[in-house]
Amino acid sequence: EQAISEQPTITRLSTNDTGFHQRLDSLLDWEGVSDKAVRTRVEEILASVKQRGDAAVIEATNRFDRLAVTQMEELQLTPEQLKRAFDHLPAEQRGALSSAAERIKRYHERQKPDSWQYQEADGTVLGQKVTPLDRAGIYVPGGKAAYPSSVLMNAIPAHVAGVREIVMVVPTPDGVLNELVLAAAHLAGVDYVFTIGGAQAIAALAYGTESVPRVDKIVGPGNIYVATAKRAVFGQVGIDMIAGPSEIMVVSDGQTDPEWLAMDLFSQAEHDEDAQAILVSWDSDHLDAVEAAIERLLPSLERAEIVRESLRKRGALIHCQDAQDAIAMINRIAPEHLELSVSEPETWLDDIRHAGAIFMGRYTAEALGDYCAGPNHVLPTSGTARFSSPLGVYDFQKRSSIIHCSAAGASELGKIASVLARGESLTAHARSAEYRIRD
Ligand code: HSO
Ligand code: ZN
Repeated sequence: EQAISEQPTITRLSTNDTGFHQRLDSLLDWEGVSDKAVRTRVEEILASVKQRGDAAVIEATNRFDRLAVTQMEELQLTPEQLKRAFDHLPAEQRGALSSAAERIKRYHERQKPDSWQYQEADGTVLGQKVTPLDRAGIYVPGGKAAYPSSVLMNAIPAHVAGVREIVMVVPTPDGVLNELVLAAAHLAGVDYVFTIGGAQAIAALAYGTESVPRVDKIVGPGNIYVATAKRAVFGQVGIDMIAGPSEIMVVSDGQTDPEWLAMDLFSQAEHDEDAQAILVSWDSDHLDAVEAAIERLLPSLERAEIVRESLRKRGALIHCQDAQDAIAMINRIAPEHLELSVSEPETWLDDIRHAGAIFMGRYTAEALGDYCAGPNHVLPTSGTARFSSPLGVYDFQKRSSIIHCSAAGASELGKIASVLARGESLTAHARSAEYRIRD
């Protein structure tokens, strides 16, 4: 008889396998689009908040978060309440949160771009002026996915950018408040907090209500309703991105402790069942050792069930041929997080084209970046590192171009513009330019 083979904890692949590329594609595939039913419900909520403001937000909040409030004031926290949450934290947490906030701030200060101008020979001045947004909205998920670290990562760049008002929304299902989230909001300089969530919170931020100030851009992760609502209001307000599940790709040269690597993979897998953890190495004995470490350590995890499911569905230990082959995999996957667990990670950097954040060397666990190294942990997922960047100060600013013509400059430009305008049959443009031509 045949033994019934149990399903392995994690998929093993080799870049040499026939059909490797299809296998990899199906592991990477993640469909983030919402179905028609979700879109319809979200559209109803958006329309009702647009029409009826606070009343609609209160109704939806009572319904979805099982509350019984009658006034919007009951869904708002004051800066004093945030400060109190911070002051009441155990000293250890207060210290850690403050150190993280300081480091994140220091890093993001470096991203501040300067406005610039230059003068041409004829005296015309051209330039670019950078201006922060007036108001930013930050969505913070409620319940178990409420991460104080994400409050810091979203709000601090906005604050550093010079945003005038930061409005945070965070649902409190059954009235449960997360004190660490409030404390983080205090540290990060959040101005308003509303305890609302879901599509109704996105609508309130996008359209404004009697109580919720309308914002210019909404950032922050959320469930499928939040993501669908953000997509729907995009255009009326800016949005950051539609984030997929967290991912980590580790490349190991075989010299890192297999238990360290197993735990690094778990650290992202524990986010949710759809999270992705991939390890690549050209040392197959090492891959065996990491697989054994996974089996050994997995049962000890608090979130073992989530991790097991994530590794089973989307995890992989991949044997590649050499470092070049590993680099090809990196650029193909464009991972959100890349750990280079190798001896000379600097020598790899030039060849890496697509990755949200690069963790260099054996000591740099992704978890350190998730909380406190300084760079942002809001990163492009699902291969979007091909064209997008970590959340940063630049996401909370916009640029205006500056043109200041001298008389001589206007005359020269007038000649060029006139010809081009007549070519487009736009004669008012042409005559407007021609007025400025000196003979
Ligand atoms: N790895 C997550 C961020 C996070 N981790 C928050 C822990 N808390 C997405 O990059
Ligand atoms: Zn994480």
